[in-house]
Amino acid sequence: MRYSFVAIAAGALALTVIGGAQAAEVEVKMLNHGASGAYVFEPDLVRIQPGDSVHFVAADKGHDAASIDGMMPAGAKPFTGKISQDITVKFDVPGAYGVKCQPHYAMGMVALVVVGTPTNLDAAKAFKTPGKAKAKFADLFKQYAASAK
Ligand SMILES: [Cu+2]
Repeated sequence: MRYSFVAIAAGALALTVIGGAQAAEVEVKMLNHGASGAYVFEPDLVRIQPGDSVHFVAADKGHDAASIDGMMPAGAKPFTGKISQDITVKFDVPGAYGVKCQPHYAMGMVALVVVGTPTNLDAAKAFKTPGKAKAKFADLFKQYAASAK
């Protein structure tokens, strides 16, 4: 009895490991008001693996999600969502990706998606962003550095 239980447990563990290797999808809400203030992506720092996706959810109207030229790795495809609509983006190329809500970019409605081990971290950090996006990204890169340890 004991041995068969161990075998079943080992089998379940193997399934869990296989399941973990499958592509994941992370939900990010676009909100008028979030825990960290007005006009936010929530969460605004996402760490995923190559092949995973982010589903940007139009929880509130008037927002979109778009990539930022200069804040994505070489070879990655830019994306632009439509206002007030969900968009799902699959990230295949490892790197740091800046994401903006186009109407609220300068108001700091941005997010940082880090895929695998980023090779463009310094370039993404150095990229100049407008208004409140600058401080927001500085904070997000700091949070990422702390979480990456
Ligand atoms: Cu917005």
